[in-house]
Amino acid sequence: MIKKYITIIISLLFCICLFGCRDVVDGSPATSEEETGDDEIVIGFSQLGAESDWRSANTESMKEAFSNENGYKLIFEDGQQKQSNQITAIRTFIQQEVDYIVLAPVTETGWDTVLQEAKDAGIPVILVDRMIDIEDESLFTCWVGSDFGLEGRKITSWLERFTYMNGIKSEDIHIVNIQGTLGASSQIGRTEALRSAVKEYGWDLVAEVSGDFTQAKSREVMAELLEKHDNINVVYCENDNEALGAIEAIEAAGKKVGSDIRNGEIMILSFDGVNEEALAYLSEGKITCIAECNPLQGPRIQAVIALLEVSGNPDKFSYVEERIYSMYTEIRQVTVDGKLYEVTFLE
Ligand code: GZL
Ligand code: ZN
Repeated sequence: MIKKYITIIISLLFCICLFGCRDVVDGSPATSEEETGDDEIVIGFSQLGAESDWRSANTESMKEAFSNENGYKLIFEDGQQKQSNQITAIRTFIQQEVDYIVLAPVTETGWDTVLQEAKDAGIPVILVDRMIDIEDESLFTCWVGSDFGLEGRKITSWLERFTYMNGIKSEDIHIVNIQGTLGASSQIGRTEALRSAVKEYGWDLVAEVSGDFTQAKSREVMAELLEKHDNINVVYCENDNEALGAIEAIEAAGKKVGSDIRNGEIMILSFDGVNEEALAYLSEGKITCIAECNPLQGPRIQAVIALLEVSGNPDKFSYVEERIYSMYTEIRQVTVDGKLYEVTFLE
């Protein structure tokens, strides 16, 4: 008889251990009330992938903000750059009856149906980083991210100042755009900014090819561009990982990167300012200018949720502040849409 009791106690202990200390950040199904503790705020976060240093920093910032210590339970799902995975994750969050859904959308279109399901379930959706293109904007509560068009206009204004100060004729700028993931608002905004600058200043836009925000893909497309075109003297990389890939390909082709385009160097312009190697390249002058894209949005999203918790009303759209980095000290500021932006020089 005693033996039987001991077995029951051991298996009970085993169950408590199995379920009681499960770490839900891996996205395993959430649980009923008693396991979450009734005062924890449960967040379902659909992150788009892990394609870049920017993305890893963004994920880190969200995990830090929504830690257990801060009173949250974060259910994290990595979409591996596929919208279908993100839609599945959102449907799982709805079944788990999370308190909030945070979505970092891989591309802009195709969200209407699943966000309607979240709305029907009464779960607020907060967008972070990239934007979505939907009919009914009531399907998301608010968006926190970057003004990608402004980032692009900062870089193109910088390049225009550079050509002016160095007496370089517009038609002698032969620029290629290594674009990000096609359809991502960061790609759309940055590409749009370059296209309008090319039209406005008369630069020669040699080619636009997607590097998908990754180093490997960008190395490949840059090598192909160098095969096809012998006059490229500026490369506009839509994130730092692409800049690293482009630099590898340019140096493998026996060419030099730098700002001295009059003497055959190829100028690298980039976005993010997160990747350590890219920042080192900036201080060495191998990358000439980087428009910062701030990944640390965790605290901003946390503040939005805190406001919603007390039925406050966060701004529908809020942009994070961002700088422009360079080592070319002759250009100390750029003017974009009539506003001055100081250039930050890395020491
Ligand atoms: C920008 C973000 C972009 C980064 C890339 O907010 O969407 O996606 O610039 C990342 O590094 O891959
Ligand atoms: Zn050509």
